Amino acid sequence: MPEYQNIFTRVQIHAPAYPGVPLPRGPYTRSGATFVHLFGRFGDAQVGPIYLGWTGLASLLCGFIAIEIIGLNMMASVNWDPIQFVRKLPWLALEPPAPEWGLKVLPPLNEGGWWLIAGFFLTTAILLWWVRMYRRARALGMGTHVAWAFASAIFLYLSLGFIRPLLMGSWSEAVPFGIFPHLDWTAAFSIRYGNLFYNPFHMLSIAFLYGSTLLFAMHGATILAVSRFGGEREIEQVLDRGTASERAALFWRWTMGFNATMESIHRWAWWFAVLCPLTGGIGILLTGTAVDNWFLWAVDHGVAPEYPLVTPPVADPALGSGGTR
Ligand code: 07D
Ligand code: 07D
Repeated sequence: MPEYQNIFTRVQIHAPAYPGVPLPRGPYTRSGATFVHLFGRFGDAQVGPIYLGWTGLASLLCGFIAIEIIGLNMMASVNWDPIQFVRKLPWLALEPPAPEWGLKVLPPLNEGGWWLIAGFFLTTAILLWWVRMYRRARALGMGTHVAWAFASAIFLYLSLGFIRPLLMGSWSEAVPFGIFPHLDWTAAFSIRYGNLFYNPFHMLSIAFLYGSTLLFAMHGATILAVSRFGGEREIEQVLDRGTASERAALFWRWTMGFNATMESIHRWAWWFAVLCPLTGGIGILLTGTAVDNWFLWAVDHGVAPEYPLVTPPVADPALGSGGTR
């Protein structure tokens, strides 16, 4: 007998498109839906109806403008040579203004002005996408958990590219646009501020990042392991006592003495994921504002050992007349 399994689907749904649950304010979309066989192998074969709305449209437009500005600046940096553009793409960058421009709203376009304009459009696109997510959830009578989780990622993004540069008084503190250049920035940032490993909020962020993958693996594996008892079919789990979820719960009580519940496992997952960029953003906002050197901070707070001085100390030229730890 054929079974219905996602990713390894053997059955393809061929039915009239499902418009979704009836909503108090009537149908939201007029566009139709189609079926794609390949999608049916990985999940739901039905594609659409898509709700774009004005926030969606405006978001896509702003995202397009941002990518266009970044791409054309990168293109200019290789003398408008399309071959070199493709070859060197991972190394190309659009850099923020240099330190001498401070927080000037529009420095010359080629000296960071384009970076500011692209950043403005990218941020607008992301914020509009957030509004769209929030409003679509409300229209369906759902909770807004997805939007708030996304807000946590947006908080880290804004900390890195907007809030911290404001606090530091210079756009030059922000991240460049570019694939490897943003990695170079990340490494340089860590070195400049005395090794981010000693930032306790970086530690927390890593714990939540690793914890998220662990929880995801445990939850995904548990549900797959009881799918033979209908574990992945929500209604049966709730109604049929003594089947899938009871086995899953008992499995974890057997192996580690404690189990999450069918509801709480999703709260665990949500909080771990949300706390990763949230704690990370706090760590970024403290760097260079409250703490100049995380290694020295760690020595002061008994986290790192004080090494004996074997060479005379050299003043960090970047700290000027001396900084705080
Ligand atoms: C799988 C969902 C899909 C998303 C994808 C990313 C773009 C960028 C480039 C316009 C998991 C789409 C990428 C739209 C296009 C241009 C120039 C999400 C999935 C597939 N990073 N980072 C990557 C971003 C920061 C760091 C990859 C964005 C911080 C390290 C990709 C941001 C720091 C490594 C990327 C951002 C940092 C990466 C894969 C914003 C500290 C890697 C991302 C808006 C947090 C990895 C070459 C991925 C890599 C990587 C995008 C911010 C560190 C290009 C959009 C400044 C150490 N980052 N990143 O799969 O391979 O995410 O880099 O804040 O090793 Mg990054
Ligand atoms: C980037 C949130 C913004 C993204 C948004 C998405 C689009 C694209 C795409 C349509 C990821 C917008 C999307 C525009 C649309 C399509 C397709 C979330 C983002 C809004 N670190 N480190 C972290 C580790 C070191 C450094 C976090 C590990 C070194 C800096 C994480 C190691 C140095 C920063 C983490 C390690 C260093 C971080 C990020 C190991 C480099 C940050 C969490 C094993 C030499 C960031 C407090 C996250 C942070 C961060 C992990 C090492 C530097 C947990 C595992 C010591 C500067 N590091 N790191 O969710 O928050 O990112 O720090 O060595 O800023 Mg680190």
